[in-house]
Amino acid sequence: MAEIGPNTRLRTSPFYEATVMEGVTAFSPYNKMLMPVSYGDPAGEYGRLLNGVSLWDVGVQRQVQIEGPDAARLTQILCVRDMSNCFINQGKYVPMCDHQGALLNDPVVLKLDDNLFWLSIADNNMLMWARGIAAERGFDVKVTEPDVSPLAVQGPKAEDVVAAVFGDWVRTLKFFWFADAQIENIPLKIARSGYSKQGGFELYLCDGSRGTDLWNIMREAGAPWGIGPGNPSPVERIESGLLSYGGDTDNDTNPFEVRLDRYVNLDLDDEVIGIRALRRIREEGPKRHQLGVVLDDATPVPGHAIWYDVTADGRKVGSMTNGCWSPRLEALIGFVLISRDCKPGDRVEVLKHGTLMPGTLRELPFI
Ligand code: THG
Repeated sequence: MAEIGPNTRLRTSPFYEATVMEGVTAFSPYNKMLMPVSYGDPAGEYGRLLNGVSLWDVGVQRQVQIEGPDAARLTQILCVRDMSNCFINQGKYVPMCDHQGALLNDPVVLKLDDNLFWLSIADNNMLMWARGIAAERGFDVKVTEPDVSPLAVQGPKAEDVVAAVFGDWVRTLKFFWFADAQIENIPLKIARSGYSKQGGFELYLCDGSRGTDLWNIMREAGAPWGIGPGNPSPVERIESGLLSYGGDTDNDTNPFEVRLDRYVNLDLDDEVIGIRALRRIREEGPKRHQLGVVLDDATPVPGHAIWYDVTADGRKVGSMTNGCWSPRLEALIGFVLISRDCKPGDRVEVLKHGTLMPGTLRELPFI
């Protein structure tokens, strides 16, 4: 099999060596980095996330650091969610839009200090965007990519493992809040967060030379709970209704189309990028919405599928953006981005490699 050579345009994370030692079998590019996406045992990896604890190299969730006298103002201008009620040491899930209201990213925004923020981004170049906006508006800020790489510990046993390493105080952390911590002189921040609905933490490693050390510490401490390697699970996140920016969105998707309404504050100041467009879209009514589809055919297939056309009465009405076999629902399920004319309960067909697969629309999340 051909190899992809990591280079300065396709970087590795500080946990790369550890994941290779764990037997990683596949990577996917994300934020110009390699993200592990399989260790060759999908059932075991899914089972650990649902019933035990799983360790994920999510160093690709890069931080865009905004620092300086205008940091809070720039952060707000980049985000269509009200950040004025965000406390120091709190994070928030935030849509970022362009001037047309199209979604550019959906980071977790961490407020480290009144003049210091991290945007923990999905796959798009928000460093360039933030620098461009800061310069155009003449802001007094420094926008950088710090040496920070998240390691996720996810699953129902994650809290026991993280508490075993860092102490019982971690059990008191509220969702999306974070705190400074240290283990064997490795500086990090611990947040209760992560891209699953199974609970857990993210350890923001703040020294890229210590990735293998941190991985091994968590691996050893987690052994009694059967910890093992994993990655953000496409199956669990589809079942749970979590959005994948870039996976479920195209260049024109706005937050209202993909169920992010409750993270948008339309009464923010006009200077917030995209807010005027979003007010107009809200008034006119978005043209598409995101629903689930359950196919009639209940034959398990491995992996997951992307961007199939969806038709109703022979007419294209949208796309199935992501789909998979759900072990918990024992059904083939997917997300569709589809015309507002289509409603839950409607019958549609998913066009898979020339075959029309009938199914029924439903509300999200599935579970
Ligand atoms: N953690 C961190 N950075 C990230 C992600 C992460 N950057 C990229 C990507 N994931 C950003 N996208 C998401 C999507 C969903 C959530 C977090 C990041 C999430 N959503 C919850 C939900 O939808 O139920 C809770 C949101 C809320 O209500 O506040 O957790 O995972 N560091």
